[in-house]
Amino acid sequence: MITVWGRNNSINVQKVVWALEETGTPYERLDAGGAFGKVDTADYGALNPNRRIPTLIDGDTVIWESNAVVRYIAAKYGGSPLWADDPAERAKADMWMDWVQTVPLVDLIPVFWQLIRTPEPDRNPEAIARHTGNLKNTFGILEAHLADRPYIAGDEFTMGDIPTGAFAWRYLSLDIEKPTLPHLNAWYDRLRERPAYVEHVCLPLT
Ligand SMILES: N[C@@H](CCC(=O)N[C@@H](CS)C(=O)NCC(=O)O)C(=O)O
Repeated sequence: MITVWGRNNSINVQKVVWALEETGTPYERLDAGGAFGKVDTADYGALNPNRRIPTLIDGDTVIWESNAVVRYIAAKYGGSPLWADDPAERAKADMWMDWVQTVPLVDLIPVFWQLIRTPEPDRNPEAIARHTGNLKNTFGILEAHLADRPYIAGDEFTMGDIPTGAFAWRYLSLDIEKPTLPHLNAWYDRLRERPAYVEHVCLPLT
């Protein structure tokens, strides 16, 4: 049976659990990270030298980096359409998976930490405003992309919807100024029809 190490309020763990649920793959999730510790142990460091969560163990295979884990699950346990066989089709999902890790993430992390994990008197309003402004632009890019397709890679739900959908939940949940996002919201509503998204990703931000 697959083991996933990581606490359930981690966005990166949530992506992996969502992918496992979508593919109907049996797994156990064991708490690690944050207040649960474990990541500082020698055993964990041998599995994941970054001492971060998630880490997935599937027999002799150990994988860290959440998007790499999502790709592994989609390829091995999902298949088409979650993992498209055609490289050009697959790249439509892949590029947005990398985009979310490299473009909005740099602004979403500071806003999330400021608003959710920093006591109000200690917050930095200038930083919140600056990153919120950047997020307006970057989520505007996703909004434009979703104007003429129901899912990230086209007509069907693919692995590309998993990291982007997890980020969308966090962004939409944060009490910050946002642009009007009708297409993104319509896509978000489609994702909410998937029980695993609601159960494992759309959790209160903590
Ligand atoms: N790029 C990595 C980032 C992993 C990461 O930073 N995970 C956070 C939780 S979201 C973590 O391990 N934080 C330390 C902890 O929980 O102890 C991935 O996508 O898996």
